[in-house]
Amino acid sequence: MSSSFPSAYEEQLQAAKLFIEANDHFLVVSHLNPDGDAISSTLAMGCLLRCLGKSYVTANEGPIPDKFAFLPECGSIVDLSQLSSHPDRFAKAIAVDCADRERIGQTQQLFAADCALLNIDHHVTNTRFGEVNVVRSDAAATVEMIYELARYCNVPIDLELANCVYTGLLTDTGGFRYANTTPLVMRIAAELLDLGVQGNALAQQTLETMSPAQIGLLQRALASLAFSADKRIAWVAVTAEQLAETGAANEDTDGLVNYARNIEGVDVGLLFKQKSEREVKVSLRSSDHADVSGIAQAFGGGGHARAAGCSIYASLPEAIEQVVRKVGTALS
Ligand SMILES: [Mn+2]
Repeated sequence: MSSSFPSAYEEQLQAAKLFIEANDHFLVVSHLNPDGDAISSTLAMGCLLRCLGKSYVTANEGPIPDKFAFLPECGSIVDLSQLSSHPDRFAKAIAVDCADRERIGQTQQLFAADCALLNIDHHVTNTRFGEVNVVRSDAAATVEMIYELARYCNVPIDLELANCVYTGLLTDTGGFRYANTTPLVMRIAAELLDLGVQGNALAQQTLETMSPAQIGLLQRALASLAFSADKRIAWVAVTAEQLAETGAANEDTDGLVNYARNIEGVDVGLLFKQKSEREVKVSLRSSDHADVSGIAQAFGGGGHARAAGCSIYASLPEAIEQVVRKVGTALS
């Protein structure tokens, strides 16, 4: 296929195609605590492999958030935490939406010792940890690249694949609002709508609907809202106790950080989520002025320029102090 892809990227797609064609019985994995793009990319890769006559198993470290259960084949993603017996090890694996190998988490237990990896991802901090790497950091979502790979492999885009791609684009662009919403994203989305995707229903299902735990957490998080002296940094925090008392699932904190980031005059919004006495997960979101991926990386995390994350092994007040100071330095 002669294409409109830049040649370096087309070479990566070609290498991925060869990797798939030359092998069989793949394990498809994504990052722990999977988001919409991770799940959609996993399922979309499954569609692609099935269409190419390949066998595969999809897996993730833990449970898939309930709100994505509507996606076809979602129920077949193996939840590693629920496996009692030792399953077969895989010699070929495809990692989607993982910036580095560590993000795959415990699912790596399913890799054979000499497992060859195809790494497909859009994070700017991607470490090229695969034998074959398809990395395009200006893709809005990993699922956008899987769509391109499907096109490159002449895989027809059926409604199942179309729903996966649309869901990943929708969730990673915050409903086609973030800066990663390129003309290409909108062209792909338009094509998917033409194929019969119900965009409004998918938006309602994945972006609008809130669980009772989610709204309970929002109530508590907003009560914690605080600012730096210059008001350019805002943050919210939820304690381990609050997470327990609201019965929150991991994904129920999604979006909380945006309340801090969206405040007029704020350049960086932060969410501090206390996992235990000595561990705090931090989400960083920026407007135009700061590259938060660099800040997250300084704490051993990673992500994108406008959205990143890291873990701090300290008490909640100490974590807040450390990260706010670092962000303050980056902004000055
Ligand atoms: Mn993504």
